[in-house]
Amino acid sequence: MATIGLRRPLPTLLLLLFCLQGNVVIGINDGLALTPPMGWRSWNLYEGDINQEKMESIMRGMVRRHSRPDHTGRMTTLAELGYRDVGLDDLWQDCHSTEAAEGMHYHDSNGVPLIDKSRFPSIQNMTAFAHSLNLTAGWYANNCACNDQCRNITECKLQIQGDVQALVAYNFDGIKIDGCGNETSVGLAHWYETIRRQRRRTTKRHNKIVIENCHGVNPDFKPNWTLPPPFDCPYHFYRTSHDIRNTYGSIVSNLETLPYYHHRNDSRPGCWAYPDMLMVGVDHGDGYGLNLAETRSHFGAWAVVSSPLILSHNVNNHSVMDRIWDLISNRLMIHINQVYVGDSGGRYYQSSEKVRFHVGGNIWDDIPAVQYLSKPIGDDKLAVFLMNSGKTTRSLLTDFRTIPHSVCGCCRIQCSYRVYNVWDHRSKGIHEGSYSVQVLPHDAAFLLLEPNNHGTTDKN
Ligand SMILES: *[C@@H]1O[C@H](CO)[C@@H](O)[C@H](O)[C@H]1NC(C)=O
Ligand SMILES: *[C@@H]1O[C@H](CO)[C@@H](O)[C@H](O)[C@H]1NC(C)=O
Ligand SMILES: *[C@@H]1O[C@H](CO)[C@@H](O)[C@H](O)[C@H]1NC(C)=O
Ligand SMILES: *[C@@H]1O[C@H](CO)[C@@H](O)[C@H](O)[C@H]1NC(C)=O
Ligand SMILES: *[C@@H]1O[C@H](CO)[C@@H](O)[C@H](O)[C@H]1NC(C)=O
Ligand SMILES: *[C@@H]1O[C@H](CO)[C@@H](O)[C@H](O)[C@H]1NC(C)=O
Ligand SMILES: CC(=O)N[C@H]1CO[C@H](CO)[C@@H](O)[C@@H]1O
Repeated sequence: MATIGLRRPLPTLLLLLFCLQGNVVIGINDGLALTPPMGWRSWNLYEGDINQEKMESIMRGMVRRHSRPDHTGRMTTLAELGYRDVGLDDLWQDCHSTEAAEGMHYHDSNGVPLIDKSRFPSIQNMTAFAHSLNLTAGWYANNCACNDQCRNITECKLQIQGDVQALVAYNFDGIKIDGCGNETSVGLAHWYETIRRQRRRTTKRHNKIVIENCHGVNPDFKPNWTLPPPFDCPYHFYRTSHDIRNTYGSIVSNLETLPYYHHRNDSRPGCWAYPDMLMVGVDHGDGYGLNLAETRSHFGAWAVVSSPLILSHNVNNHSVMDRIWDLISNRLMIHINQVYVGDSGGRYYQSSEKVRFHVGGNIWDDIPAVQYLSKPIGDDKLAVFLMNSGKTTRSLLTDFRTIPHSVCGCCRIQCSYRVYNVWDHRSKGIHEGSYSVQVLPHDAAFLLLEPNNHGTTDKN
């Protein structure tokens, strides 16, 4: 979680300021997160109602075979599909602990973070359990929900030191650094340096830490707000948006933050732009939530822009799993998400017509009624995603020449692609010049285009 805030990117001037202050940091470049991270995280499903038992139960669910095969006929598990990191989000702390040092809310006077032992009797056992299942375990810092405090730089650094020592001592494999606590005033470069120093000191097996930068959502923390490259990237993925909610409006609003980073080529191996966790299959039984068209639009859009794919539904609820299984086990979609050939994928067309959506609180956002996203996936193949955010069914047409990295130059007379439907893996035949498809409201067409080198026209 994180506080709701503006999601407009940091003005260049502030970035420049940051740069001129000499805070030049080295990119992580440690071989981690070379593909968008995949896994599960606790916030969307449980919010603060989380404990060790629930976490371990989710871990069991990640390695359980689903009752139906995937589209290739294989019986498989979420972990085998690549969803391997299980992250604990906010509210593991003993909030406002009596042991907390003066001026702090859940750290003692040595900066050691205080865990709510009634809910997490043994954090080490939890990570050991994850590792025994060949999963990784993620942690969470710079808390929002119990209003983390530190009064000056020295105290904030003491806390960060304590957080990082605990992170390594407890054998976590990753950490989400949120943007609400006052540790934010010290900044991500310091976090990174502290983690690196701590890692050097330890010979433990699990001493490589994947860092999620969740500073990106609170404008109060400029210039320590998400620090996009080219200034380097002292983290592996970074939140670009405010917190996701379980509505289509929130999904398309968060997605709207991606083009800025994509245009700058700022989402890449080891440093991925991330519009937050997936709401796929999250169902609190309150009548809110996404219908099936909205659910696949959400998952498909995250896949085609190379966002980390972090599930957050109840993996132990069979009816939920069954409903979304074909989507989350779609290996072609996962491949499109994970493969990288120099371009993380992004938007290449948007209609001037907009649709207004309620995003949450008093935030409304105007979203293109129609937008097209694409990503090159190698061998001149393209993944193409045609979204209809309007209220009526539309016929969406894409001209092959307008798609970035298309083999169709401006003047080639003949240009044809074999078109596949990514949702159901069916071929739609060979098409020349363009492709058009009917798309229901809030739904999307997900296509894979393969150049048709032989020039045949067995259109069907
Ligand atoms: C943690 O695991 C160890 C070894 O399996 C066990 O002895 C201990 O009781 C566990 N602690 C808790 C609090 O569950
Ligand atoms: C553990 O996971 C890795 C993927 O990270 C996989 O390559 C390996 O085969 C898995 N090991 C077992 C025993 O399943
Ligand atoms: C930080 O704040 C605490 C409490 O006010 C104070 O005791 C300490 O001297 C301060 N440290 C610095 C370096 O200002
Ligand atoms: C947060 O920490 C900074 C120093 O890092 C300090 O200047 C500021 O007063 C602190 N804010 C609060 C609310 O404690
Ligand atoms: C599973 O989720 C469905 C909603 O999709 C809900 O109605 C049902 O109560 C859940 N079952 C359990 C055991 O939580
Ligand atoms: C984008 O960045 C990647 C990775 O650094 C690089 O391979 C690629 O050439 C860049 N693309 C452009 C258009 O600069
Ligand atoms: C690491 C980092 O980002 N630190 C900066 C946070 O913002 C303050 C105020 O501008 C800078 O002084 C820090 O260097």
